[in-house]
Amino acid sequence: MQTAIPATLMRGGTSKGLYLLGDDLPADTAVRDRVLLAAMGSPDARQIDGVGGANPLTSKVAVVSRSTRPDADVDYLFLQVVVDEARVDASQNCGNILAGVGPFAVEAGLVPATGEVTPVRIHMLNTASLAVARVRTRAGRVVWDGEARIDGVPGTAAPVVIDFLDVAGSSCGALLPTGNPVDRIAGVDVTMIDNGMPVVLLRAADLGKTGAESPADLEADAALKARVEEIRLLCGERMTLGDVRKKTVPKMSLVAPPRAGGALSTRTFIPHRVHEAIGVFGAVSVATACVIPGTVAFDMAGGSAAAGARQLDVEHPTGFFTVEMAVEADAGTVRVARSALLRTARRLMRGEVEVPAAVWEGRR
Ligand code: NQM
Repeated sequence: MQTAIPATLMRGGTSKGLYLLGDDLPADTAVRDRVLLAAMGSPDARQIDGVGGANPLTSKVAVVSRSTRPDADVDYLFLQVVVDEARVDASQNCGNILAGVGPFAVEAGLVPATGEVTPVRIHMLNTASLAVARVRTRAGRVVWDGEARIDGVPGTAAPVVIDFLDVAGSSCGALLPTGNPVDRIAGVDVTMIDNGMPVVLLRAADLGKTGAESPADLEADAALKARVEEIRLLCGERMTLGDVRKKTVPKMSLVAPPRAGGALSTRTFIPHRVHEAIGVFGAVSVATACVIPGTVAFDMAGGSAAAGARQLDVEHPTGFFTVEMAVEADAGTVRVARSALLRTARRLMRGEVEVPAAVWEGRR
């Protein structure tokens, strides 16, 4: 016997995952996690017995519910289903999967479509912060096709413009969790920052790299991976995240001078595989480091802490990630009051995902 659970498979930005309604899942977290592992096919490097795509970027889940907050329409819980371990991680948010939450919520009837653009206010449960996604709609339905292009995704689709207001320190309690723009950890200068995602920035050159290597080349370098992980574990403690051996944060971003006209170049460990692009909140955190004097990124990115509307193009292995920011400077302290970015999303399939009844017998 199998249990069928209503589910939608969507691309959100440069990631892909299952979108589920909270009411369709078991209330008990441990049972829920077993259901998601079975649905995605984890643990297994190929996720052959599930719908996961055998990569962290395609082994993601969004659980969406009507919001409990008066200033939000829906609650979004992001869950990273670890590919080759029986583990579901709620310790990080995901801005790429977030891009699909607005369209999913409208199509699920959680948010009524209003004219040509429907704003969906999303309470991101992982970080207790808010995003507003502007979803293109027509005649009460989501419009999927359009002219927006994002690097890392072929073709074009309808734009989903997302605004963030209150993501600084969302996991670590402060934008700069150690209070410093730069710290020396295990003999290397690092910037620990959290503007929506805990990220450690390191100069690629300090690790003997140019920053132009392909993700596959970086993943094949066992000595580099061990060094990055050594630094990550130390930074995790310093960033108030505790023992991060079993957590997917902080992300480790190797930064280098720009090569293609952007602000700087990045290669990001997420944290053990290397991202083919860069995460959304990962990019927001890196872009924020670029405007704060003293960080390892500041000089590399042109050395400007100018206040006002700023646009930063973060280079990554498959192109650029553009972050728009409202930068405020007050008595030497730089603050990013708002950030915005463009994503696209597409529903790929809807139906039911089936898990063995031995894992969960369903709602009875
Ligand atoms: O940083 C990958 C992704 C992400 C997360 C990761 C993300 C974000 O590309 O907001 O989008 O860093 O684990 O989906």
